[in-house]
Amino acid sequence: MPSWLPKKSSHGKPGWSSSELATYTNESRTILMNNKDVAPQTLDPDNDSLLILTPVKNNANHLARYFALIDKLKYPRNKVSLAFLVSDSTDRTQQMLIESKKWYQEQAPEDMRFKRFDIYRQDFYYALPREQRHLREKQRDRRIMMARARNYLWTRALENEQWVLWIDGDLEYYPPSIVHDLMAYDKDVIVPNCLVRRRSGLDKWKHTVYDRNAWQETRKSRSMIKKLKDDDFLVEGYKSLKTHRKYLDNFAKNETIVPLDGVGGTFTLVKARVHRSGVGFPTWLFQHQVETEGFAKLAKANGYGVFGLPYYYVRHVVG
Ligand SMILES: Nc1nc2c(ncn2[C@@H]2O[C@H](COP(=O)(O)OP(=O)(O)O)[C@@H](O)[C@H]2O)c(=O)[nH]1
Ligand SMILES: [Mg+2]
Repeated sequence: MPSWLPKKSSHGKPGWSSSELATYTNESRTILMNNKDVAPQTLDPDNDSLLILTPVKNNANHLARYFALIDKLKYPRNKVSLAFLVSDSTDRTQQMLIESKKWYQEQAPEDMRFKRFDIYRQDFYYALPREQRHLREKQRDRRIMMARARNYLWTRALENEQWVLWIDGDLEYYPPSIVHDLMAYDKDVIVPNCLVRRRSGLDKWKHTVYDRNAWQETRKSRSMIKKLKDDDFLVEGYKSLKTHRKYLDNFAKNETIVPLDGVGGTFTLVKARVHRSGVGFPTWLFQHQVETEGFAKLAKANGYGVFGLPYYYVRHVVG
C-alpha cells in the first residue's frame, strides 16, 4: 500500500455511536458498518445535475402531458437528463419516445435540449390487464416486476448525476418549482403527497391520496409486523389487510415535513449516492416489503433519511 494513502478515511459518515447502533436490527447494523467509510467526493462531480427516471408500459396516452410538465419545470435544462425504460408495451409508447428524443435533442431550440435523453427497452413478458392491476392477489408479482424495471433503469442510466428523480409516466400535475422546492430540504429521499382528483359535483372536485405507499410506521403497525411470518407480504390500500400505518393525509397542518418508513415512486427525489451505495428496489421481501416501500426500508437500514411532505401536492391521473 503506498505510504501516502490515508490509513482510514476521515470523510464520510462519522462513526456510529453504540447507542445509535443499538436502535437498529442486526441486519441493518451490518449494512451500516459496511458503508461507514465511504467518502462523498468523486473525481467528476456534476453539481446540481438531475437524472429523471421514468419506467413506462403502454403509457402513450400520457406522454404529451408528461413532456408538457417537464417543459414547465424550472430547472436548468443543461443539468437535466432523462432516461426511460419501456417494457412489454403494445401501444405507441416506444415510437413516441423515439420521436420525442429526436425533437428535443436535434430539432428543438438549444435551450430545450437535455443533457442526455436515453430510451431503453427491456421486456419482462408480464401481462396484466390494466383493470386488474389493483387486485390484491396480483400485487406481489406486479410490484416485483416494477422493482425489476426500476433496478434495470437506474443501474443502466445513472452516470455522475447528483440527484435522481423518479417520475411516473401518468402524472397529471406538479408545480414547476418542485425540483428546487424538494432539493431545498436536502434529504436523502423525499416525496410530496400524491393525490388524485375526482369530480364530486358540477363544479366540485374531491382530492384524495392516490399513493398509499408513502407511510410512517405506528405503534400498532409495528406490533402487527411482529406477529407476521417471515414471508408475509404487506401492501397498502386493501380493506382485507389492515396495516395501521400513518399516511400523508393523517398529519396535522403544522407538520410540513415528516419522517417516513415507506415511499411510492410516483414522484420521488433521491440523492444519487443512496442508489450508488447499493440501495435499489428489493425484488425479494425486505422487512415484508418490495419495490418502493422496500427501497425506503432499505434506505433507512443504511442510515439514510426518508421524508414526506404531507401538504406539498402532485397529482396522478384518475387511474
Ligand atoms: N418499464 C416498465 N414500466 C412499468 C411497468 N408497469 C408499470 N410501468 C410504468 O410504471 C409507472 C407506474 O405504473 P402504474 O401502473 O401507473 O402504477 P400505479 O399508478 O401505482 O397503479 C407508470 O409510468 C407505468 O407506465 C413495467 O412492467 N415495466
Ligand atoms: Mg400510475
